[in-house]
Amino acid sequence: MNATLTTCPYCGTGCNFYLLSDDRGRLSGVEPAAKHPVSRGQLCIKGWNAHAFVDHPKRLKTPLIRKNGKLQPTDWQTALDLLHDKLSEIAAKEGPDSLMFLSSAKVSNEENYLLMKLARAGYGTNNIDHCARLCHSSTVTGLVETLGSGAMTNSLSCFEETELVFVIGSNTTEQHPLIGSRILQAVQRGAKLLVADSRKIRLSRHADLHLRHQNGSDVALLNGMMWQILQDGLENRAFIAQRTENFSALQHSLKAFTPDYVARITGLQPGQIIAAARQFATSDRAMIVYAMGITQHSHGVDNVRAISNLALLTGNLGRPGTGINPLRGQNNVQGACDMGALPDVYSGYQKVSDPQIREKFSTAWSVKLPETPGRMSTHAIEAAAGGELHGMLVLGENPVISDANQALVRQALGKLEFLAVIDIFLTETAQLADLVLPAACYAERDGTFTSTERRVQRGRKVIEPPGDARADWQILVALLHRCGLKNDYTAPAEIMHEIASLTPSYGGIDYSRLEGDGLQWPCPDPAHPGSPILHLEECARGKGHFSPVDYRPPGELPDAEYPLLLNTGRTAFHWHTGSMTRRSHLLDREERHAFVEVNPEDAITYQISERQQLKISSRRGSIYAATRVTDRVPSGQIFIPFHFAEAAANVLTNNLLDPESGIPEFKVCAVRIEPC
Ligand SMILES: Nc1nc2c(c(=O)[nH]1)N[C@H]1C(S)=C(S)[C@@H](COP(=O)(O)OP(=O)(O)OC[C@H]3O[C@@H](n4cnc5c(=O)[nH]c(N)nc54)[C@H](O)[C@@H]3O)O[C@H]1N2
Ligand SMILES: Nc1nc2c(c(=O)[nH]1)N[C@H]1C(S)=C(S)[C@@H](COP(=O)(O)OP(=O)(O)OC[C@H]3O[C@@H](n4cnc5c(=O)[nH]c(N)nc54)[C@H](O)[C@@H]3O)O[C@H]1N2
Ligand code: SF4
Ligand SMILES: [Mo]
Repeated sequence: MNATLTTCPYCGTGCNFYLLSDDRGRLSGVEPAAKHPVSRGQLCIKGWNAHAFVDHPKRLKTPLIRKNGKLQPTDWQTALDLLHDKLSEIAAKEGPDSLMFLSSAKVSNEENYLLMKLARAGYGTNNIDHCARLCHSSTVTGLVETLGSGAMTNSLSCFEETELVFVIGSNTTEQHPLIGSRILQAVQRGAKLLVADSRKIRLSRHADLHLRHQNGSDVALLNGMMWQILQDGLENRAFIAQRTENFSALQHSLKAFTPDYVARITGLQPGQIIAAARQFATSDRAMIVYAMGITQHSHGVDNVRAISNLALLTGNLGRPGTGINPLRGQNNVQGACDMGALPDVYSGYQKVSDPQIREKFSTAWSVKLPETPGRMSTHAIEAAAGGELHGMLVLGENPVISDANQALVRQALGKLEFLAVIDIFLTETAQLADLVLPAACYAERDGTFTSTERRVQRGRKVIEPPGDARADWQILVALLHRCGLKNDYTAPAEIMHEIASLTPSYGGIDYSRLEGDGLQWPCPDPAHPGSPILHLEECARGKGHFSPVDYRPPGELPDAEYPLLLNTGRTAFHWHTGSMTRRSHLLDREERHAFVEVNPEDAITYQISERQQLKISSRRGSIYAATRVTDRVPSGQIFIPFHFAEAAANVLTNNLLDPESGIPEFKVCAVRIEPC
């Protein structure tokens, strides 16, 4: 039996564990890593089962090419030639910007870097993006504006030093279980816990105060808390004076947000808003923790600005036990952003529109680079539906199930002249492709992954990939070769040398330094120890900028025709589109069927019983799922996880986008239900 230390392939917490393999080269299980600073000998249920999907019989084993309407096996040479020829042909005929590249938060930093290089230097377009668009794009836009960096400001170890944790729009115990347990440990130690979430999540049972405000009303809630803090004189005047700018604009903008006004918008009692404000502002060290309940709105960036304003107003930044802590979702979504799998930046958030930066990359890669920022993934779907986009390469994403408004996504992908997908399974998106390439999974290749606390860690190859499947980086190197670009990398560590040479925040990252606990960026040079906390003496942009925001309601609220609010999200056992967890037998056994949470009062109104099939409809489509009658959801709201393709929540969701970040309004749309 061999035990190899590696990074968990699921969430951004960044746990490490040992993958156990036998001498025949097969995985047999997972063992926790006692000494690891994040997981500390523990794992959640997905971590314990992370080996289970790897040898599933449905793993893709050969390239597939569409012939006579059917996907049929082919060899790598034919597949790679076709992929390159088609992308080049479309770029020549329709222009490079008629191509779109989707990268992946499931693949390594090195692979994200290679795909962004390929899109820009190989095919001449900045049209590259990935699932951060659906996730924390609002965070990146909002926090870059207010602080100068979109990353989590503090570290997970800070939960040991904090006096108060304010969890707003994060179901932490289910979605980041090992962070959830740190929060619970903080509570046991005596820290206060505030939870703002319309659902009764597990953390709310342990909260000093649970604010069940209306989905989409966070700006009002946060502005109301800040109004009260100013009213009581509890703002941190020294911090505001020394470290921030634009305070008077903030003061002015809060005038209307009295407790009574905010109570009317949020559905809370005025006293709850006052209590939340006082508890938060009287704690010397408070951590704000947030996730998709904040970002996935047509005003997601405004929500993030409001959070940033609250932290700056109370001086909760740049010290242990404080900070603005957006929990990154996928195991490498932080890394995919860091590597520039985004339409407007190269690696390290260096802007493509900056001539000096462009020159630097152009010189390093020996090729002229496109100047205008590319399309966001959500805009690309709209462009494809409108016939403006002709070719797409999807690496490790499943937009048919994960993007908002499935009918639009299917229409968009159907219109493409050429769609290629690189995945480990034949996903719903791959089933529509003209070409499918089989990838190695996390256990079958080396690479680095960057966790939510900016910790860059090793993923290690344990076994060989199945059949003819290849590591993503090898597939991308073959395409770089066909584009005439540097392609003599023999291992991911060599790709990291190139990344470090071009990316200031990763300047000191080298495989030789990642053997222990990894390194937290910024790590600018080989002697730098890494940075557990950002914005220490000053913010990345200099002064922390107050960005006042006004309340805007969600785009589609319940009405007479569609009287209920649909909230979508996740469960503890399944991962997104289910491609991996629904192929892990223990996880599948725990949660096999799609379900919809309905409040007991609504169950009476609609005469629905437990487990009854419901037809759920929005303006965009209908699905069927079994009822769970539960007071987890408030009356007037239903909740559906988006894991189940046969009852896909995204058939219903609204593709209305935040105008700045391009994120869809996944957390609010109007639906109706009918028993059947
Ligand atoms: N088991 C599991 N873990 C996961 C994932 C998974 O698929 N499965 N996915 C990973 C990824 S990529 C991500 S991004 C994270 C997501 O992690 P989370 O954001 O924690 O998960 P969600 O279920 O999307 O939503 C969190 C909470 O937001 C609340 N909410 C909805 N609307 C609002 C609102 O308007 N305001 C407020 N304050 N709250 C609201 C919901 O009721 C829900 O409880 O999880 C990661 N971890
Ligand atoms: N309604 C609703 N929709 C949502 C959300 C929501 O809260 N509500 N949340 C959104 C969020 S936050 C996110 S992050 C997105 C996630 O959306 P996606 O990223 O599209 O979802 P995943 O299922 O994680 O897709 C990852 C794909 O990568 C494949 N894969 C795994 N490992 C590898 C590998 O090593 N190489 C390759 N090539 N492929 C691999 C998997 O099989 C899977 O098909 O969903 C979004 N959609
Ligand atoms: S908390 Fe996240 S990283 Fe840790 S074991 Fe669970 S899924 Fe993996
Ligand atoms: Mo996410």
